[in-house]
Amino acid sequence: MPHTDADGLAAGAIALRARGEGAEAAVLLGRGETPFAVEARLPDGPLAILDWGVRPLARPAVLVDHHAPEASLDDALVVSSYGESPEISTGPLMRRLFPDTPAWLAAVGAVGDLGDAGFALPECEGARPKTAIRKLVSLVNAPRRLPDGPVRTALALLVEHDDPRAALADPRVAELEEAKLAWRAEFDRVVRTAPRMIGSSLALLRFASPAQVHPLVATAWARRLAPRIVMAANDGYLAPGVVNFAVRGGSGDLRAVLRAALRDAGGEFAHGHDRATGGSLGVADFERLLAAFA
Ligand SMILES: [Mn+2]
Repeated sequence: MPHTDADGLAAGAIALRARGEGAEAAVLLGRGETPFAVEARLPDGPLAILDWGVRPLARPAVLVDHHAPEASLDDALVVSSYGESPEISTGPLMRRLFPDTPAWLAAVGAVGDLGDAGFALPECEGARPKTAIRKLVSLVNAPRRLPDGPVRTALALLVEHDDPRAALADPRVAELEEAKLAWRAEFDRVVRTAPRMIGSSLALLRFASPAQVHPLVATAWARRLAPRIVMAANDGYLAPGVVNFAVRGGSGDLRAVLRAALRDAGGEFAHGHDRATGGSLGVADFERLLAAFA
């Protein structure tokens, strides 16, 4: 059960290769789903949960991850690189566990999460050609950002090819290119949203898009609106009446800032990284969150 960004899919591809299985054997969760939700539709038996974070889970599992652990698990084996310096994302961490993995596959995960710094990790040493790896990262990252995007196709390319150039030459890349273009069009549309100041510390960009554009919109504005916290809120992403939002910029632990602003929020709220977090809330709770900054 890999997360569906480039790091998660690279980690999933490493596991599937080690098991001699194809992309069809992976459990790919849909938008708004996590392995930790009580209502999650999960298969029976032990799970390998890759790049999803470490949160309370009441079933046997192996978790491989690099986010700050939010629970210690009794029934699970947890392999975490959290706290290592330099940061090791899940793809390269998986290569530590499966050293026969080609370096370029670990690099797809590392570059997906860490940018070009990922190439410098020992687990990615010798990963070439860098240009092809960067291109592959941007392509396999695109499908999860669209409703019903071709995530499994992206995973298949990583499982089935032994070289990044061969993966890019696969005709199924056209599906990923199409996803990337569709996503880009949505991003270009909503990134022009005018920010609204909430109190002195928060800048809000609020829009509606079916695409997962809000994290990159928040990142795009964070520098320009410094030192404010930037929140990009998407009313069109999950369901009517649910606001999905990404938080970047500001300073310190943004998860702590959110939790202090809305103490009783549960579910998908203030997880992720200290400098990159967000969540989803019903509109009424979201308005309460904003009011705490006003
Ligand atoms: Mn990751």
